[in-house]
Amino acid sequence: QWDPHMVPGHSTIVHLFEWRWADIANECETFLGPRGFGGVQISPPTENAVIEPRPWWERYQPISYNFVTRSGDEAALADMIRRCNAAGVRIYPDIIFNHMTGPHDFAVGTGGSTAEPNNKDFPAVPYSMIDFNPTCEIVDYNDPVNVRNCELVGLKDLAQSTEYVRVKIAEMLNRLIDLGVAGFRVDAAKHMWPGDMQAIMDQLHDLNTDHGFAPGSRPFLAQEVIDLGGSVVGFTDYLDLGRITEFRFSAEIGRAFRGLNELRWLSSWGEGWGFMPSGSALAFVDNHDNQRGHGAGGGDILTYKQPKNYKMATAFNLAHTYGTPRIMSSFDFVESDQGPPADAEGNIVGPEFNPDNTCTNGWVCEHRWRQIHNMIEFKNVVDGEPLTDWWDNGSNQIAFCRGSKGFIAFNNQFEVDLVENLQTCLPAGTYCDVISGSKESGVCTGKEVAVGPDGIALIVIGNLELDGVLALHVGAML
Ligand code: LM2
Ligand code: CA
Repeated sequence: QWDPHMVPGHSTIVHLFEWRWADIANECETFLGPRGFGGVQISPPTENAVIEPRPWWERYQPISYNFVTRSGDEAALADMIRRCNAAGVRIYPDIIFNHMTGPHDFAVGTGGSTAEPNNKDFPAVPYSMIDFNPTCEIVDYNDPVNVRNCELVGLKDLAQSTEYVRVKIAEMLNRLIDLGVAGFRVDAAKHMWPGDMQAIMDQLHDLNTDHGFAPGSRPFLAQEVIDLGGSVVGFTDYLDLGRITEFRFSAEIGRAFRGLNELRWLSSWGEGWGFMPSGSALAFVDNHDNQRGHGAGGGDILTYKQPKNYKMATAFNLAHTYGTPRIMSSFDFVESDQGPPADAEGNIVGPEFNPDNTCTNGWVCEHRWRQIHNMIEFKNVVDGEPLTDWWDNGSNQIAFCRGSKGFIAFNNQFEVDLVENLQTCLPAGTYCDVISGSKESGVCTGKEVAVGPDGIALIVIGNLELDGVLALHVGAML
């Protein structure tokens, strides 16, 4: 299902990677809801195997379907979902049902459940040997049977072809639907047969009307299918089920804003680049895997570690009409396996906030960067407007309008300023650039731009400025 069921006037999913449920509830009420964020992708809520020294990826090793993790227990989860919905922010849990844990003889979960993974014995579900595919390794990404029925990095592969497994998965998803989630990010969808996934989805409840969903609403799906083109098992198999991660978007936007591909080519961004149809796509600059070299895209991916380029790429994603955007909110890391900020006992230590909205305690909180959350507002203001009046300098300076509601310009030209009289498509007046500042109590803390009666304005983005983008919208008219 393709509709994320967001509240009108809200848009965009933010992945609050490894956040605690209690912190997400506060974030919905104090920041995300008031600023028009559409929803949160949350880390997996299902109990996972405890793996020392607590890498982030232990959460991709489920041990039971009890909702108890380092993010919190079921009561905290339920409270968070209720409070976020009340704040106008939807919740999409990351769900792992391709597999259970990896090859351990004995495992203990974050909720105290135990399992013997090598015997494929998970009594807390319960699953036993007969619920899994025979052990084999994924070695050939051009063989659909091998990709779907063998083990991804040794993770015990569930047989979703059996009715019992389908029922156990559907029961778990229905418990989340009943708690008020709006849909799911489906981990490792590429490693499951589309027909098996359909059979599971057919057993799901409609979304819970007590949380403001229209009667008959079906759960949103963001299926994780890594497809950079050229492989036999790809996104086309999953188009009938719901939205799909467009990994070529992530790789190509990284190349463009790293200066490895001229920005003028972005004039045909989207289907024109061979991406999947806009209505099928989840569009992102980076995700929790490829920001640290896992998954796909390699060294072209932009992350918070290249802030100027990253903010430009994110602004482009949020200004463009293609796909449903998801932005990443990270914890700072040095090692790719490193887990979230935690105390000596392994309890996650949540973020606190500076006066300028940024986060402390090792949390990067890209979604709280002014240049990024102001672009969420931009996206909400220009909602439904077409992309018009593309301009470029034949190289790395570009600009475009969103109808008569918004205008954005980018300068990625090496050692050259952008100084141009450009058509902004906006009504005459003075506007606040929401990248270099914000409109606060009627005053602009950044650049002011004067738009003439013909819609033309002098746009300046110096190459040494902190940000290589300038954005105007009718909500920030002075
Ligand atoms: C995903 N999408 O399909 C997730 O986005 C990705 O983060 C998950 O991998 C993967 N699928 C499985 O859910 C991560 C991480 C792996 C890690 C697994 C399982 O990228 O490195 O594998 O989670 O925790 C780890 C070890 C690996 C080991 C495996 C099993 O890195 O060496 O393989 O556990 O013990 C023997
Ligand atoms: Ca599988």
